Amino acid sequence: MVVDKSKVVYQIYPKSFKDTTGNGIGDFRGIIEKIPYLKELGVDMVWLNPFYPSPQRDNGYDISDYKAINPLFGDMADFEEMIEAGKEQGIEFMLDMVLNHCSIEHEWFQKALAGDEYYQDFFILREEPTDWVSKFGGSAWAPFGDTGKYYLHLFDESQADLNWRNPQVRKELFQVVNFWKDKGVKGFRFDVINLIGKDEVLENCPINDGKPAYTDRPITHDYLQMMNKATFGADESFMTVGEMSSTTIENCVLYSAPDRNELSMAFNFHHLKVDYEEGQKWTLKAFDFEELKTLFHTWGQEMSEQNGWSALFWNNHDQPRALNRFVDVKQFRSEGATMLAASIHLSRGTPYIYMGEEIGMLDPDYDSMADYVDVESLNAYRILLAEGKSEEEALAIIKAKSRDNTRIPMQWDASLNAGFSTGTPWLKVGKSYQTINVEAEQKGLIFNFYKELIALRKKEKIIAEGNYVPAFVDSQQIYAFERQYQGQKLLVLNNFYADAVSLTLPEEYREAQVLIGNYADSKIDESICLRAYETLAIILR
Ligand code: TEU
Repeated sequence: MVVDKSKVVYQIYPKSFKDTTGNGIGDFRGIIEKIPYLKELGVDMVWLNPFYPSPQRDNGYDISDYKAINPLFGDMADFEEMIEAGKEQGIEFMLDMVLNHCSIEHEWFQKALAGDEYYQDFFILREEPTDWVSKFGGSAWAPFGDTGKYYLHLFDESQADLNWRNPQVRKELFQVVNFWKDKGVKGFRFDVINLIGKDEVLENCPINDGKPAYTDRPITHDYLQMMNKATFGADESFMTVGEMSSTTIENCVLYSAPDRNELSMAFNFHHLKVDYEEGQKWTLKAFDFEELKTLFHTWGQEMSEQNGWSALFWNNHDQPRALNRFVDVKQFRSEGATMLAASIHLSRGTPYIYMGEEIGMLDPDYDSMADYVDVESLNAYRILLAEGKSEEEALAIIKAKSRDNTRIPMQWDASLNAGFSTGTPWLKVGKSYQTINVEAEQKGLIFNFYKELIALRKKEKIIAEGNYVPAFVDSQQIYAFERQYQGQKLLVLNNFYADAVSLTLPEEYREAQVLIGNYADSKIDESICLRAYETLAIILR
């Protein structure tokens, strides 16, 4: 699959984008209403998180019917109108396909539970559970009714893993992909797709909660090639991205290299674990710059040299805001937001913007556990207390790490509920909405900087097509890289701290021109001083 490298994707969490009915939940008509906003920003494609019928135990990632729409968001006619409205304004849609597991309320699981053997083979049932730990805490196995057997659930108990070894399962799932493809969508994001390939015999695995036993298994590549062939593969304009949990560069090259016919690109999460204490999410730690820089350089260079393609991002619906994690937001919110943006939008890969990032939205700063709804956060809170943390300590960790941090309503303006809904939002709005919102930011620095970055990727081939070479690798506060394309060179310098820092510019760049920067008066000189969270990109033509 050859990917159009000039495109930028915008992620919408439908539940929290714009509510037009007053029920407190965002909907398709709200998205239609905001298409002109997306057009103004300049993005090409919108990734929508799941909107299918679901008991919402995991906010829609527990699907009970793959080919229908949860009435909370609208109906099929609204959906089709949204696709049409996007088409008219040059915006395509990418849907979330959750094919590793389905809800236990799905009729396949219900039939299996009722004793239907055909459907029992849709799931991963064993007499003896392995020692694997669920990603949401506790054992990855739950009793399968009163049969004495256990079913595998790598995520919540309500999300049963599907048995991809069964050709009937693959057939059903490929039909799902084609169903939505035929509705006119132009992309898919495949949820935890590197976990679909389970071995025939499942073994205990004491390392890393059992992850090596089911992650990136070789057969996953075969399944992806089968899916590619049976669904989107023939359409060159299609854009597909796999969400890869705990993956490797080697596998991501295989998932995304064009001649492999698997996917267009891969998400990995290593750079968002640099503030985890000993790899554990539910801890508090300042980010490790050295680790971040090294990860970006290794992935950037190796993907570039081996013709792989990455999805680049700082935020999504599973992560607290990067601004809160990497930047002193009290003093330098705008500088930090624009620097983070440049550090990925000028890099090699397809940039993804998570709604609200383009206006510098922050974590909501809730005061109480009662404000959180995410199943993972609620489980983690219980586990933290059981481990002996006080309520205050546990809340502080949830505040910093909860997935609800980015799932809060989009901040459109300073009116009631941030202009998101006239009813009671399903998740409380963030505290900062009166000052941080679209209306205010459209005249501000961050939104316009994103607009410029998106436009530059379309104008300057070196940004979309150039290769990636690490630069200033020994710096303790500058993350820098070079892009090279047909004799041109682009050097991107990012100061990740509030302290100013100087560097000596390589001789050849002294003739370069400023392409973009987040301070107005940057000059190219022998010695360059980068100010707080300054980003500066200079080009040699
Ligand atoms: O997430 C996969 C995944 O492993 C995570 O990013 C996980 O949410 C993270 O470790 C939490 O700290 C995907 C979806 O993006 C997520 O929303 C779903 O809950 C999950 O799959 C299950 O479908």
